[in-house]
Amino acid sequence: IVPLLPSRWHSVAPEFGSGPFAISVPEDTAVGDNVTVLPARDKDYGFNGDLRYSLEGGKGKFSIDPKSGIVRVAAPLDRESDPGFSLLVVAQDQGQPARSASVPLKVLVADINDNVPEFSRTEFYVDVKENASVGIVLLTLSAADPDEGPNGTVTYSIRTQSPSSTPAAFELDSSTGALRLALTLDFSVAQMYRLTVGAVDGGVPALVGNTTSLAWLPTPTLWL
Ligand SMILES: [Ca+2]
Ligand SMILES: [Ca+2]
Ligand SMILES: [Ca+2]
Repeated sequence: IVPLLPSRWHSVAPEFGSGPFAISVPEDTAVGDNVTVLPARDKDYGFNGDLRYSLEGGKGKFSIDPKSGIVRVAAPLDRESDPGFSLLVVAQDQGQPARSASVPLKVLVADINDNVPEFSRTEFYVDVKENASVGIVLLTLSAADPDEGPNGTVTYSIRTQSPSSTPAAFELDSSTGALRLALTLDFSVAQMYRLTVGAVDGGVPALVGNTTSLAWLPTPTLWL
């Protein structure tokens, strides 16, 4: 004979222990990887103590195993579009009526250096008059990097100058991207300079974006 437990025996709801809980997950965590587990306890026996877990919130990025309560990544994460999620982990017993408990779970998505600094254009052109003064800002280059902190901090440098000169004909402010004339130009020496400019972020390993800048000296007017 299986004794039927009177409903008054179903006395306790599941318990999660002390929350809320917060965890940090790198944005490159693979789909299917475990994130955390928040096991609940239920002191009842049988159906009244048999828990099923479910998850609320998280925009479909996380799933929970109904039996073990293991939270997993269900879709690729991207800190740049969603830096954090507020989830609710629910544990429900199988009693009649069912009793449940829930606990907030904050998931912070930790940054990975997954964006290369990107210039708004692949080529920039600038006209420079032959008599332009040394030190004048010809162009301010800017590369966007949406990563966080050093991963998104961009440093600029001139990688190549063609034709070359000593000293270099241009200098680039490594933090502002301001490209300055560093030499008095001479049309008879060069009519055009081609620079390759690099933008390096501060991540480890660092990611490098490139662009080309053409400094063009218009033909001087000949007065006859
Ligand atoms: Ca990302
Ligand atoms: Ca970056
Ligand atoms: Ca990132």
